This record gives sequence, structure tokens and C-alpha cells, in this order.
Amino acid sequence: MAPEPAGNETQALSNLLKENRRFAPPAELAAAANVTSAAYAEATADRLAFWEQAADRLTWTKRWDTTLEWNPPFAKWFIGGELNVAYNCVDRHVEEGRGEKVAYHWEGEPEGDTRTLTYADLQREVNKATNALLELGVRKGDRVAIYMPMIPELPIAMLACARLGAIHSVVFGGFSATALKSRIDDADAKLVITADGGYRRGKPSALKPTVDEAVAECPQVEHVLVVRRTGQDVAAGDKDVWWHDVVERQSEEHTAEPHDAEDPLYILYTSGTTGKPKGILHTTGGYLTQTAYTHNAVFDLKPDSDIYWCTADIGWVTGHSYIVYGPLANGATSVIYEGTPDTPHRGRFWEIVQKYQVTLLYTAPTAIRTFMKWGDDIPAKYDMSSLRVLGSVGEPINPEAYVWYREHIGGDRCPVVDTWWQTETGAIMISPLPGVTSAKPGAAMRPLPGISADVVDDQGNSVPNGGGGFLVVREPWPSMLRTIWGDDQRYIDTYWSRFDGMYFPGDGAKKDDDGDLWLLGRVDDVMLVSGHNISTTEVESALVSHPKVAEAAVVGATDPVTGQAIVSFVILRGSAEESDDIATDLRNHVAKTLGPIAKPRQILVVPELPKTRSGKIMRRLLRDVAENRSIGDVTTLADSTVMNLISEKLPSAK
Ligand code: 6R9
Repeated sequence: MAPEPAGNETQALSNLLKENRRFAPPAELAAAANVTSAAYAEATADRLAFWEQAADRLTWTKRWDTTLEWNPPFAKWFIGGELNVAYNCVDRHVEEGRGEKVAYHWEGEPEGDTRTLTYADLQREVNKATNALLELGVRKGDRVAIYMPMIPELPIAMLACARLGAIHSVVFGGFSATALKSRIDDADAKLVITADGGYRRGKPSALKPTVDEAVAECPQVEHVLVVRRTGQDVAAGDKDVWWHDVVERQSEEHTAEPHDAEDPLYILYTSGTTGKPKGILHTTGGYLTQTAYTHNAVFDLKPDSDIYWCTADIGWVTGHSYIVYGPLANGATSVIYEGTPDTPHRGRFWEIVQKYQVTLLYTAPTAIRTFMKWGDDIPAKYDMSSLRVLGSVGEPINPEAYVWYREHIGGDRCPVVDTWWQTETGAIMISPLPGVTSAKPGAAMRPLPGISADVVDDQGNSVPNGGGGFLVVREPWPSMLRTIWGDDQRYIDTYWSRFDGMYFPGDGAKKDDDGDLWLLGRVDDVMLVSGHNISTTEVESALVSHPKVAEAAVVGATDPVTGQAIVSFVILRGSAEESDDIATDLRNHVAKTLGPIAKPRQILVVPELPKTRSGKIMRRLLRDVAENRSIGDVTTLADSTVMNLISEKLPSAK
């Protein structure tokens, strides 16, 4: 059993899950890996020198004087240094003779609708867009809201802002007019860039009406720049200008000015559990340093031969850091896909992997579990032998989903890197290195070189191996958020007040007997059963390890006997039938895997789970169901009909 940290009054997270599988790096990959185990020692010996080396991967017009200035909790990195992010992502590749190299293979959702942009194409497009923004009155420091589908103009618009030093705020295209308006207001954006619509599940899906509704109440917005993507009718407002009218006629030349390393690059809103969304602020030099370094290290990117595909939406931080800034800074060739994985058929992702010979794939556990549910026979139809590294991000990956991903997508040959990070951290913080780490399914393993993450008890003491508690970061890192836009106090309160001098991301974690890290979900979701803190992740992973289960979500519901009792919601795999004894089977399976303490009180078979638009399970709503309350705020829910489907299952919950 896990030893309890000495002197700890409250229970640390119970360490229940045992996992003995290991996957060593393939010998060939290890032999040619970009980063070897020496990086850990180097970074430990001199952390700042390590990050200086990483910053030297970029082109600086003026080198920095001081690497880090740390007035806790406010950090500045590479002080005095100057660079231009767009120059680093685009121009320098062209100047160094890589202009004809493909930056993006863009695949629209309608089949056959594709575009290829080389670095030279991207340079021309970004320059034209930059000149258009200038014509529309955008200057350095101004805020620009971007509300777009996954089309090439989205990264182009972001890079045009970065080039000028205007601060972009990308708002995910699925958000409502109210959400868009509050984000435009909070950042006081003067320009909105959007499109008539995008393709979603085989149909054009309008965006412009939402923008019209939001902008009607935002007098500070001077112009709305609209890309024509679907050709849907749009109401022409006085502030509207078409991208093809304004951008297309601009000069393809623009000389990038250097910006200070600490000039803001972008704001990205992240919805807290409650209350007003937080505008996470990222700056220039440190952010680009860490996104570029981690993209190179974690994916072992070989820019000359790899084809990299991150399936996230650019509207989330994963898209910002690992579709736009990291890969472009590294001169990678990427795939961007506009649509959903089941359009026009459930093999679309694998068809894309086969078509572009994708070598590096980065996706989310929610997608992997969906593919598991759809069945092994679908990926089996495609040739995916090009793949060499697989990544996961967004939620803890259940060991069973990890093993499925490795086997059915990665041909049992590709390492899987489970990457832990947040909008706030800007870049990957904890992850295996594909050429170094013998990975364990479900574990994010170790902090990357240069990152000092730890697990502490509720007094802030480091827990020994085998213990569980709270994830913290002890030292500042280059791509950390600098503050919450316009609200330093909220920044201090949210991230730096729980533990003295440490960054608290809000996640629970454990150290296994080898000292490797396992992420256990948001601490708000942890359950307290008969005095034991039990992680939702571990119980969910135990459920998913049953051959009939594709996905599971568990919550703690008030219980007169145990304080809280575990209530589980499960989705069965494609071929599995719901039988009378499934609940008993699953309860016994959990008891056998984790111990009787983790045995769910109830199991409900449901057709869907409530998820955020970025695919994270919303346990809060399931807690409402489990405790027979009316269901709380559903505005961030991806599909509003899901809760009805689940409520229909309720009688059996009694
Ligand atoms: C990149 C991103 C951040 C939260 C984070 C954590 C969860 C992300 C994870 C993971 C376990 C992983 N999370 N990656 N949990 N293992 N590999 O997702 O950013 O949308 O801000 O979410 O997502 O709970 O705190 P963001």
C-alpha cells in the first residue's frame, strides 16, 4: 500500500491503480532521437542555461540581457531580447531556402476540397493580411478577436497579428454570441475576423450571424473582416469588410518589426468551473521558445521527413501551440483538417493519415475512446505504416485507451506520449520523451527537462514515491502565463495562493513507486469515500479496462453511510450488448482491479457523456444527475441534447 505522508491530517489521494505494462522506445528511434536522457541532467545542472539553449533555436534580432526575472508570481523571460514571432514561424524558413517546403496540407471537410500552402505561400498570405490589418487601423498592442472555422485564413490571421504585435484572442467557433461578446468586451477588441461559416458534419455551419449578434452590442469594434468559405448568405453590416476585397489586393511585402520578448502575443480565454472566463495572457519570447522546444523534443520532429498532424481545433491552446506556433517555428509540414472524424464516414481520420503519410499524430483521449467504441475494424482498413509517434492531450488517458491507440493506430510499434499541460502553461510540461522513456500506459511520466513539477500533500510537502496529492510547479517556465488579462489579483488567487511559492494547476496526481507521475483529474472532481480520497480517473480507467466498456465517467454523490459514494456512467463498446448483469459485472470488475473501496454504488449505461467543446467530460453535470438536482449551467456543453439522453436513464439510477 501507499505510505501516508507523515504528519498529514487529511488523506492523500489513494493510490489504487497498478499498472505493470511498459513500452520501451523503439531502438531505431532512440538511436536517432532529437533529445536524449542527457537533457535531464543538463537542465538539472543549470536550468536557465538549458532554456537559453532552447531560445537559441529561434532567430532574435536582439539577444536578451537577462534570462529570467522572477518577482513571484510574476515572471519575465529573456529580458531585453527582441524577435518577431511571424518572422520566426514563416520568413526565416523562406530565407533559409525552405520556401517550397509545405507548411500546411489543408484538408476541408467536403472530400476533395484541399489546399497546400508552402512556407513561401504562407509568407505572401501573412504579409497581405498584415497589410490589410494596418489598413483597417490595427496597430501594435491592439486586440483582435478571431472567430473562425479551421481554414488556412485562421493561422494566417493569427500570424498577421503576431507580425504587427497586435494581440489576438481566438474564440472557438462553437461558442455562442454571448460568450463571444463577453470575450470581445473583456479584451476590448477593435477588430473581429470571421468567416461566413465552415463545414461541420457534412453541412455548412454559419458563423457570421453569431458575430452579428455579438458585435451589435460591442461599440468598440470598428470592423468585421469576413472570409468567404461556404458561400452562405450573410447580412452585410456597416462594419463588415470582405477578406477577398481587402486582403487580396494588398502588397505581398511587409517588413517585420522586432518585438520585445515580453510583448503580449495572445490572450486565450479558458472557462473556469464557474464565473467569468479567464483571459490567459501569453507573451512572445518565452512562449515561442518552449512551444518550439517541446514540439521538437516530445514528437522527435524531423522537419525534413515528418508529416505532423494535430487534430485539435486551433481555437484551443493545443491548436495555438501545436498547430500554429511550435510546428511553424520548427519549419514542420503539418496537416490541418477542417471537420469532424465521422464525416463522411468513420474512417476519415485514417484516410487522412494514409493520404498524407502522416508520421506524427497528436489527438485527445476523447477521440481515442470514440474510435474504440466505433470498433477495431475501421482503422484496420487503412495503411498507417507511416506513423512513428503518437501523442495524447486534454484528459488523463486511460491505460486501456492508451494500449488500444498504440496497437490499433500505432501498429504496436509507435511510442505514445501522454502530454500534460494547460492553457496556462502554454506548452507541454510533463511527458515521456519518445526516444528515451520506457512509458507506462496512462502515465505522463516525468516533467520535461527544465520543468520542476512535483506532487505535494495538502500542507505543500513533497509526497514520497507511492503517494498522491496535488500537482505543483516549483519554478517558473518560459511559456507560463504572465497574468490573467486585466486581473493580476485573480492570477495570484487562482494559481499561487493554494501553496506558498508554487504554481497550482488544479490537478490531482500521484507518484508511483518509481517516482513516475500519473495525472488524476481535476481536484474538484476527487471523491471522498469512507475517508479515502479516490480519483475519478482511476475508477474510470478500471471501468474502461473491462472489454465491454468504451468510455466511463464517475462522480461522487452524497451518501449517508460513506460520505460520498461512487456513481458511474458508462458507454459500451460498439459490439457489446447491454445485459441485466452488466452493472454487477462492472462493479465486481472495479472491486477486483482497484479494491472494494472503489466499487461504484451505481452503474448507469448511457449513450453519450456530457463533454465540453474541447472534449473534456463535465462531471459537474453528472454530479447533478447523481444527486437528483436540477442540472446546472450547460453553456459550455458541446451537445445540449446529451443531458436529456442521460436523464432518460434516471429511473434505473434509483
Ligand atoms: C492542453 C489542454 C487543461 C487541463 C489540465 C488537466 C487536463 C490536459 C492532460 C490532462 C491528464 C493529460 N489535461 N492534458 N490531464 N493528462 N495528458 O488541454 O489545456 O484546455 O487548458 O486544459 O486538462 O486537467 O489541467 P486546457
